[in-house]
Amino acid sequence: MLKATEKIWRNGEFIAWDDAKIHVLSHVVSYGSSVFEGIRCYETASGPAIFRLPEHVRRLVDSAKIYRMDTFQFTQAELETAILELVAVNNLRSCYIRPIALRGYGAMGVNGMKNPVDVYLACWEWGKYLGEEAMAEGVDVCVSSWSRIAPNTLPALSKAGANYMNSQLINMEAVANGYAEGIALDKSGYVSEGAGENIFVVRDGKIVTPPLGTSVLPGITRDAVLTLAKDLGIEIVEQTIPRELLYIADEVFFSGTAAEISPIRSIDRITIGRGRRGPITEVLQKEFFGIVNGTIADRHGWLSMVPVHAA
Ligand code: PPE
Repeated sequence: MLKATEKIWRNGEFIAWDDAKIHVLSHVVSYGSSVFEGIRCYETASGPAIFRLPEHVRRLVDSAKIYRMDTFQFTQAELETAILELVAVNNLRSCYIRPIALRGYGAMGVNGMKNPVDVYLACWEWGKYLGEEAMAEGVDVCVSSWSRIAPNTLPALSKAGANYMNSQLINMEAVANGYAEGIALDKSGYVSEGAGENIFVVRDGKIVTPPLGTSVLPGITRDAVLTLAKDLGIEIVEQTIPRELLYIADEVFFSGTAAEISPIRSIDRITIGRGRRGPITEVLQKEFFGIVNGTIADRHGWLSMVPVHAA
């Protein structure tokens, strides 16, 4: 269960956790009009460090723009500062941060352009998304009977709340059938992504991941994996992936803020590689966790240090 922290930021002010409530007739409740982010803050020897804060805030602003919701009065820089303060005022060493912009209370009806856009920033402690053991052993997943949101229906480059109705169908079906997660195919039948993760396939030492345009979220961890693989001299390409390549892969893994880098050991009950985390997944995990935990130099400037409050 969610463990409350002290404060949530709403439209420029810190309010008590329990006061961060919305009216049932807020536009977002009927029509799904929200965009959001998920960001992790890691504990390092020099204090809490937020992973790729500017990239996450930029994606929030982009998500809002796609839905004509970028009418809130906060700039990229103000949101970044507020997020750093949020972690500081809640006195957390590590946490998950959830910025949300939503169409609030006012008019009723689909359009929503007359409703206020309210911005909230919240954070809480969140452990391993797919379980602690999964990080070394891998998870059992399936290909979903649900397709991923199709182009020109719900835009995949916007991290909108409404997209997660599709993700819920994918994940609930997978869990009901005894899997940890579901992988969705795009409208053409090519591999897209997990319900809440991007996906990578390794074969013969080369990594492939579905390109933007196959209904994937432009994952910030995905981008980190692309960068780290290149750093490590591992060949990595963005390429359309036929479903069956999953089954004959040497390794498959997920990436995401919540999921971090999580190996997959079986898909549709077909064993992937040796049925546990493979060597390329492991070396990428080592590099990723080394950087976020502050034990490997932050050579790409991915960490924003949270100021320690004097008060
Ligand atoms: N695809 C989807 C559909 C997705 O939701 C996420 C993040 C990703 C890819 C990976 O993106 P990024 O976090 O930028 O690397 N999913 C978030 C939601 C998790 C949740 O259950 O809520 C996350 O990982 O924070």
